[in-house]
Amino acid sequence: MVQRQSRAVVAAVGQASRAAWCAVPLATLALLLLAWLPFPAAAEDGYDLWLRYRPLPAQRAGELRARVSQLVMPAPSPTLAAARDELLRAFEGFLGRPPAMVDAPTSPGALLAGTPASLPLLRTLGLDLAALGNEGYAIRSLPVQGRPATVIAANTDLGVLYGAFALLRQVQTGASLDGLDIREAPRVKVRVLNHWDNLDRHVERGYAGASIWDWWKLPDYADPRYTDYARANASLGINGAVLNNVNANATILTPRYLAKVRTIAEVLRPYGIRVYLSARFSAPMEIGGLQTADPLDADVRAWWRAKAAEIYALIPDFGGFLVKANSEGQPGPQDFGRTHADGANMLAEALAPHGGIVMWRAFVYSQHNPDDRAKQAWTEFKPLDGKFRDNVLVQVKNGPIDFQPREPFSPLFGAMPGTPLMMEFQITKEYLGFATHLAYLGTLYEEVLQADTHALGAGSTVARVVTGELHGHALSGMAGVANIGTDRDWCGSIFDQANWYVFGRMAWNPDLSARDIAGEWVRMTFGDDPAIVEPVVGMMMESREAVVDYMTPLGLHHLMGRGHHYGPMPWDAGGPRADWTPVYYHRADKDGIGFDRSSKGSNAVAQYALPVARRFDDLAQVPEEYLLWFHHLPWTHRMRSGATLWEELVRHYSRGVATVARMRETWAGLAGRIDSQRHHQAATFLAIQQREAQWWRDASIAYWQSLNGLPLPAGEAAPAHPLEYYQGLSFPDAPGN
Ligand code: GCW
Repeated sequence: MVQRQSRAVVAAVGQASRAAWCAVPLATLALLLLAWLPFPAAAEDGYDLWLRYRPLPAQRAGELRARVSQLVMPAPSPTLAAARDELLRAFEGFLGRPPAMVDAPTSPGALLAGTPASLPLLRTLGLDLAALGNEGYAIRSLPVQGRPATVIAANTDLGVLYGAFALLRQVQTGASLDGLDIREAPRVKVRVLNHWDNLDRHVERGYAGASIWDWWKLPDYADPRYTDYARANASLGINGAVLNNVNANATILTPRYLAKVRTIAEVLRPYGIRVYLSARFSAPMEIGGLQTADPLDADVRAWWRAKAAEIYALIPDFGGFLVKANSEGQPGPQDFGRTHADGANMLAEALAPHGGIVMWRAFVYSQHNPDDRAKQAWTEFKPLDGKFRDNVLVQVKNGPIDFQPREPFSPLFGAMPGTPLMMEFQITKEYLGFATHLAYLGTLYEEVLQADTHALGAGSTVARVVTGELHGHALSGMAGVANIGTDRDWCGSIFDQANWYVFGRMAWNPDLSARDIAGEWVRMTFGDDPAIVEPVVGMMMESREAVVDYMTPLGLHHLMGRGHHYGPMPWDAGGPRADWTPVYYHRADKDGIGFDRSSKGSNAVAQYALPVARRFDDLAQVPEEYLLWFHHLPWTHRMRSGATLWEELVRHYSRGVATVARMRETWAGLAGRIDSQRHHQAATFLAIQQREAQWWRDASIAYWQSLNGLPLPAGEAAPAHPLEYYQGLSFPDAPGN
């Protein structure tokens, strides 16, 4: 961390001067001095994420110094201490030295931060904190004891921490600290990362190295990374972390591992982050010695109650369990003839006395069910609406299949008014090019959250289902499958940091705009030079559509390589399960392409509220971006543009490749404005992306042509290789599988 180095240097200079500094050789002093000077273009490895706190240009530094000359902030709790440390660290970074710590403002430009309890002076200011709840904050510019000041106030220490990060974001994004009047409270209650981290540190669908949880060295040693992880999450308002993979290993629930979990929980606690665990449904048999895991069996219930009590004795603020059951080979209540509600309620009952919750996944489908996979979660869960205990959230993936580059929203949203439904987004890019393709997911999240379910008439957006506002649920949640690993830059690429960032911001407020958040992130990550911000935000905003174009245009889906999910494999008809093969999803032959989910086909459309169902069912109304998701059509089908489906498909592939080429050029033009290390990484990855976008286009077109025998539209280049070439490629080393 450059930041840390300069702090160390300051400390070293301080010590040297207290000792006989004249005895320090001149060369050493010169070196120390050199290291202290800020070099704006110095290489950065991305470790600092968006919390870089680099020195401000002189004029802005002067303005800021006048606004924040003193800090009035008693910190009687670990959370307040964390907030104060962050403010001191940041202002020292921005200004070269931290503000003076004082007990009460003695000059203009004090920053006061606290709760009415930690800083009684706040009680005299007439602030109305009632609506802020337990996590909200207010930031105000106002006179305190007759002098202009800035106040961060909240009802809780955690609210103060969130307010501190919000104030820093103002500075980092170049906003003025004059006339501030900000009041914020999160609209979603449970804002969690789901780590798909195994106990051997392999991360399922992870493209950023190994798991950051170093189980071997725990519980004695807590890697300092855990603290930086907590800071980054708290800066976004993320308040929970599920530490282990949903494809769970029961060992995590043994005393040996719970001691390790406790150490992590202790590091995360001051930052308002609760720890959760993925629970393996058959744990009572695997580690409890029982003969069954039947959720209605008295011994099984007692085992889970005792397990919950054991966990809470170690971790009093433990969040609860996440469960993947009866899905992709995981055990579940159906193994014992019981329903998902029976299973979830048993765990909920065990957690309820301690204030814990169950996040029960609706990602359930079976190869033994002949019905359209896209329909199965709704079919399974809709009848269970209202049957879950009130500390259960049903966690629903954004689309009905599986985190594809584009899916329509899951029909479960809006269909279960009696059950709080939690959103599950994937932050890691399993299906969008891993860490080496630039795909900003803000636009994907926004598209889903702003989709209108029409559950209670127009305006019943998915966002309002997820916040609980639509159906009046107090409990609400949003989960993001983390993209975090041991890579120095945490996420496998600098641009993937933006996906962690945007997930957190949208979990706080699902109505924030993807573009605004991209702007924030770019300013915090690369600085607020408009010559950087504008083009980079532009790249980010078109990046996900480019991926859709070169991978799965016009509603196609699930065309990737088997197992590792790397690269195109639309011809694949093999493997263990038909519902894992691309041919199951595209249904292409010499006459046409697409999955008929209309009323004439699988009738998946009927799972949506009537106005939505009608729109998706009707060829004249269905958005073309979902065309082949809902309809099987002849290659010659006329698109709204007048072109045939085949022509338009090819155009989309080419457009995707062209967009990547343009992104790459834009980025190349920023050389010299962005530090060399991060610039070089993104430039290299964009080159990979361009090559792989071309591969996706060419392999896909070669395959479709082998079926339809159609010529390419005029002006379109032929694939670089024959189909057999693409079919012969293999990738035994692809990561994350
Ligand atoms: O997307 C699929 C992934 C699996 C994952 C599963 C799930 C954790 O390919 O790796 O398993 O979804 O979400 O449960």
